[in-house]
Amino acid sequence: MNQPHRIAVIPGDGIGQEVMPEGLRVLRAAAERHGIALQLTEIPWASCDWYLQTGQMMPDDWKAQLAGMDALYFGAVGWPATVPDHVSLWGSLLKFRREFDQYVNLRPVRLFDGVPCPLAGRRPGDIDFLVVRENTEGEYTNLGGVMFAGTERELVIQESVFSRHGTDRVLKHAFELAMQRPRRHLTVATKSNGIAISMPWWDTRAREMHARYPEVSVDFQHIDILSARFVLQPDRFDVVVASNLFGDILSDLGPACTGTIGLAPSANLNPDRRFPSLFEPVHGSAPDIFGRQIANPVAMIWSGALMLDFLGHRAAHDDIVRAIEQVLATGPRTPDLGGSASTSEMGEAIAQRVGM
Ligand code: GGG
Repeated sequence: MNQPHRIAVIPGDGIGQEVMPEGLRVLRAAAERHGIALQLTEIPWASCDWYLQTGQMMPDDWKAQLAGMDALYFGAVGWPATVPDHVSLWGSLLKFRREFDQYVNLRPVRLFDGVPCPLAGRRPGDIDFLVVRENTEGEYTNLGGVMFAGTERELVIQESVFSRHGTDRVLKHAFELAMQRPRRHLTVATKSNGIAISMPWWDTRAREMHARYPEVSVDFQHIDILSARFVLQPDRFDVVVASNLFGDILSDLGPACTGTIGLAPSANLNPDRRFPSLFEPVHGSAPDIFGRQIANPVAMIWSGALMLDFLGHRAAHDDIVRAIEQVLATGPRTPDLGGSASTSEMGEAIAQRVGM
């Protein structure tokens, strides 16, 4: 075996703690099957429990503790009953994304055989696209403030930030992904009629980048009609690139159109590989279903497959995705898919099929 890949395992909060063991189960099965050495280090922080014990989401030396890691495998963050969501998110996940410069958030959307699709007449294969979300700037900033707090004159400002560097690099990544796909189509999601400075500027940056990739066909869509088309005509999409907030919304809407957000994985990438990338399900901590062992583990497991792919193990990725396809087609399934299997029964079924 080669040098082990060093992976920080961060279950986080809520159902992150229930789906993570299944992600690890499948990861270990694939590693064994494909001769991949993994060194897994469980991280107890980046959780609201840690916050309640220490007053912060992560220790001051979190970066030093993660030094030398090749990837972070992350469950979910958030427990709003005890810690406000913006505190837990900015204290953990957003720190990883920004400080490790994970500027591409790649979120595949796919309709699988055996998954009931809420959209009439859609069949597996009809829906298969990638949302590429800008992940370090845009609408997610902490620039702003409150004036006259608590008075009738109260006024709140929060700035959005779009840098040329930040926008061009995510557009470039999206064009390159489109180049690798048979349809070679890119949809640019903006709102250039209403948000009249930054969004027309995004479109201009995209047009300039398009000149470098003439083989890619491009269309520009306002986020409102684009959302409607996700529901009405999801088969027309191939790669969709969007700002931080728009990309976040689209990548919940997309999986909802293909049956359940419980299937949706994501890869927060530092494509330059100067820092570790982070792999997590799109879903959050889901406090409403935590503790019942009914969370769908597929998003966590598929995120693990994306991690292996990024670490150079394409065959192991394909193997896991094939195991997921088989289990979704034949069962067992968790209740979000109309079944009655537990989180671990579904994870176990997928692990057993890895390498078969
Ligand atoms: N695993 C995903 C997770 O924990 N999500 C929490 C959340 O609210 N994320 C917001 C975001 O991705 O912007």
